[in-house]
Amino acid sequence: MSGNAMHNKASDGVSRRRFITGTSSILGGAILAGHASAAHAAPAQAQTAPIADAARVPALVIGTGYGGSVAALRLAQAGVDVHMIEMGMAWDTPGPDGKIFANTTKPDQRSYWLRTRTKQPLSNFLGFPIDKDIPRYTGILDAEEMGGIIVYQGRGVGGGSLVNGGMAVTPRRENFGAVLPSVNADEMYDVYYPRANSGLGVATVDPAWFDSVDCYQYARVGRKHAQRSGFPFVFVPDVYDWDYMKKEAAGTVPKSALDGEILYGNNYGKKSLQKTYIAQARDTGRVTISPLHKVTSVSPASGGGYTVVIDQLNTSGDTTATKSVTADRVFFAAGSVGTSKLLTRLKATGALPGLNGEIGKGWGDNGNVMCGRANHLWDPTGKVQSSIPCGGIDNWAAGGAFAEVAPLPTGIETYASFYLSITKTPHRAEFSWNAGAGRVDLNWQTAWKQTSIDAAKTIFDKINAKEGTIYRTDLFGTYKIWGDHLTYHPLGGAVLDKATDNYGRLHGYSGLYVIDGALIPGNTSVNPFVTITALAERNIEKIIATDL
Ligand code: FAE
Repeated sequence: MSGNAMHNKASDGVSRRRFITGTSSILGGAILAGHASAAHAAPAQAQTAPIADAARVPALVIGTGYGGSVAALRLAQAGVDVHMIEMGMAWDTPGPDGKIFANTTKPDQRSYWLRTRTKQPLSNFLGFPIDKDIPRYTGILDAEEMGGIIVYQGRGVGGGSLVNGGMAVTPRRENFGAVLPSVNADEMYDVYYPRANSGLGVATVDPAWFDSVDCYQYARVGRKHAQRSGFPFVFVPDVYDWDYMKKEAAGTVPKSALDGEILYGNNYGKKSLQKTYIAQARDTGRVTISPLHKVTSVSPASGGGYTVVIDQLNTSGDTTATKSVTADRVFFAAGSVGTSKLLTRLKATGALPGLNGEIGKGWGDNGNVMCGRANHLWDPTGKVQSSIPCGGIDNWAAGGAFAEVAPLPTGIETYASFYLSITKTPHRAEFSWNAGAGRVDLNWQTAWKQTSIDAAKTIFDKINAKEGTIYRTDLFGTYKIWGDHLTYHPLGGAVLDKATDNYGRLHGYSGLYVIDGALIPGNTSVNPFVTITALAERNIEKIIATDL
């Protein structure tokens, strides 16, 4: 990180306790009521002063994921006070089990955003459904069902960084032209990708350790099978603290990756945005966050700037107050789906009628498709599996697929190899306003996943033929090979250089910006968050230099 313009005001009396506001309601929530012992008391940043009604702020950021965190940090370092509005919780307070986050194998109310039943990406095991009832709560993982695709997203301070696998992949340079055609690749690879990787704390597993530990047996089996079929196996960098994982394996620290934590948060070793960009933003003393606050409207204010309407939520998801604040500048960083839904509705309902016709277009699923393979009994994948993937099979150039060798951390030997493939997909959906139903729809077609399945098959049909193995059919239903009902990687909906100019400034309104995954037109050839972060670094640098 450059850090040279850092304005650290923490020392001049702006306490960290002011940083995250509005979280006290968490302590009153169903799960935590009466259980927060002194040992589990909230960390210092929890506070009780959410953004005030009628406040005026220089910069308001909607969402606290990658795009929002980069914007907040860099604006603050340039001397601008920033307020971040986050619909999810702060995730800074342990539950009754002493941990902030729930384990993947034991989902509870912390696990899902306002659902009464879990919606696990792997819905079945040995053919049996594994979802279960949970209390409705503002939990961490949203399984949002839109037009026949389930879009998984993180909810809370840190956005997707709270729930993701931390795989931090820079696309191969030769593929970049197709990812962001209007962006100068030299600048990205010389300046902004390195800046993003450094800010995120990206590192690669120690290969010698990888070769020696039980918890990556599944990945070594994945490598062996890939290489025997002639596919390159590549180590994939991650934001997990690899030294911490070594200590987990040695049994000297509390476990998170080696205890199967991933989808519902990671209690120890993962460097989520809370520990990187947001921690740095906090240290400037210029950034405040209101969790459990949801932006519902943005429109031009009569005296200049924008009126932003915000619902304050309780942990049941009910609105407990509605506030109207004024912001000189507004950064849409609500994630691809959140930003696209907001902009589509605001354009259609007259709040921002001057947005152009590209709003809502160019949305894609990054070609995500999952599958498992059944190995022979002499090829076990291991009882203890690190939940952090560290390798992939690269067949992008020949077959349009990049497959992560993913864990199946069940605690028992499954003899299964499991993969999440990112594939080249031509299909793009569009968000539109459904006035009758009062909601935004997405015209995704379930049949569009076939091209992704075909691309993934270029890898796994060949491996199965070589190994004499078959696909697992018990992970996504009673006889279903492909996990083709979901995406972890929503991208697009307010595409760079179309809905916005080439730096994310929304056409039609000065002072409104998009700075998240909505800018990227549907496909990144690899996992997306490093590209989202690098693009945000590029755009905010230009915006600070020319607009402020
Ligand atoms: P995002 O991180 O989604 O942040 C948006 C934030 O805005 C969220 O915190 C929302 O709660 C909040 N929000 C939405 N609407 C509103 C509103 N109206 N008012 C206030 N707040 C709002 O956006 N990517 C990788 O590169 N590597 C991986 O290993 C990886 N694994 C993944 C695993 C899972 C299970 C999931 C779900 C995703 C994974 N991803 C991975 C994708 C990655 O997390 C995602 O691309 C980024 O988080 C998107 O970043 P954005 O800044 O666009």
